[in-house]
Amino acid sequence: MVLVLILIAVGSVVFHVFSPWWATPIASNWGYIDWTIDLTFWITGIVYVVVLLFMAYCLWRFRYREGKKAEYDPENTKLEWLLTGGTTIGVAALLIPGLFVWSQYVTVPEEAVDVEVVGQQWIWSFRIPGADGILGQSDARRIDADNPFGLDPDDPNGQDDILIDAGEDLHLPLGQPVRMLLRSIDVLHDFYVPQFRAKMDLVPGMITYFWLTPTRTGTFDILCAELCGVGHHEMRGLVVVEEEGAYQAWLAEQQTFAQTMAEAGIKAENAVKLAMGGDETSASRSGASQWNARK
Ligand SMILES: [Cu+2]
Repeated sequence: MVLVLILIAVGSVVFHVFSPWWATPIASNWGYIDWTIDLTFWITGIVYVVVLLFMAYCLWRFRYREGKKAEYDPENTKLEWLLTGGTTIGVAALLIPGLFVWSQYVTVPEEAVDVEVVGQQWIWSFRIPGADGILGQSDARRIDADNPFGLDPDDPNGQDDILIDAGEDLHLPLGQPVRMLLRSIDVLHDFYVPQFRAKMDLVPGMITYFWLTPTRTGTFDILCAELCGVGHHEMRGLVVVEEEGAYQAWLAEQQTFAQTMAEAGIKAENAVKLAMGGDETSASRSGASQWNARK
């Protein structure tokens, strides 16, 4: 048994060192998050090895011997202080760095630009403010086939918003801080790009956010990290980090909200002519309370 415990301790360390499962190379400014995870590994790893070796030592040192009797020691103030103090320092060391990193994670720098991430079962879509830098107001109640983002057609800020439909890749310019505004239109999702070391829940009815600066070019997977239904595993996307020039060229090819609504309007007109129906958009426009993507 002593040998088994020692082998488990040594084996775990050796497996960790030679494991093929290391983090992907980082692609954002969040080296702090890696640092915090490393610290957690060191603290929990050392405690794990020490506890195993201590158990092995006790098994051997206090093994059965003829005539030996165990000592009864229910109150040992010194030992209790030592264990309580040690545990307190260990737990504090695990938690405190995370609080510092978190405060930076949600403190968005002035120069950050907004990008909206919209999650729904089981697709990602994105919205980028146009030249005005402001995202127009949105409301889940306005969502329909022609307006999948639920934008307010009367809000001037929304007209130039660039819509990246489901299935298309999100592009981000290298070195530009971005504030990711996360919006879900059905259930809980979680936006996660492993190379960015950044993730956050999308919560229906509210807008959550964090920020990051992409630090190298490349194409990275977007995963949903919240079990969000039977299609959860298919909820994937791609984010392309590229140089400013390539980014601007891509941006110029994208459609604005005004353009998509104009197209939908032509389609609707044709449909009305065919069916002699009423105005199908007026009901969805009226009375809906609004919440703003900008805080
Ligand atoms: Cu999801």
